[in-house]
Amino acid sequence: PRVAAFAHKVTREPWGLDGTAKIDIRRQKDLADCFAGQKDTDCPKGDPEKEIYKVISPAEQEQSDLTYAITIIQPGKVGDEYHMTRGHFHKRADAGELYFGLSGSGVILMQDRLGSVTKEDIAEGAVVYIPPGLAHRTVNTGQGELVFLAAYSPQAGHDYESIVRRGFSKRVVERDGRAELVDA
Ligand code: S6P
Ligand code: ZN
Repeated sequence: PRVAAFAHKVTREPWGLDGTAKIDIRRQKDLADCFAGQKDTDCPKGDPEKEIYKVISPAEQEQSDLTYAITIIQPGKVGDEYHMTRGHFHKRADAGELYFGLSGSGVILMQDRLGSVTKEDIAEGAVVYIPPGLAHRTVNTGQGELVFLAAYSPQAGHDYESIVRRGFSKRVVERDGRAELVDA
């Protein structure tokens, strides 16, 4: 075969990967353009250094047709908005993705190029398919960490710029103690 087989072990508490892994931490200050009101410097919300989520991936999988990453989103909110990932389209229009819920609970927002949003629940034991062509953002609405494994093609590519430009048209916020989807 062109690429070698691999087998890794996912460890819990803390979540991680045995062997060589890459860890990318996203803090509140890295997501300043994502949460509502964050750009308003007169009205800072909370701690800019707060970790919102991290992504753990195997060090070298670029040659394979499939790879994966584990995302751990901390519980909590910025203002009334639940912690979430930045969100992206895949650059390749034919590249979908599978998410496997490992712990916790939340929702995945999926948005098409016209700004229309649908959502799927994600929780421990859930398998969610994200079709090609939809931007996706994961939101932790639970009490504990939301952990999921994403399986995708390393050739998919990430388009973050489109999301920076127009954002998601829906937000997940707390209203009367419950998670609600509202217009952005
Ligand atoms: C990759 C997959 C996930 C995300 C991760 C972080 O295609 O969808 O591994 O990269 O959940 O989200 P984001 O939007 O910061 O890449
Ligand atoms: Zn993706």
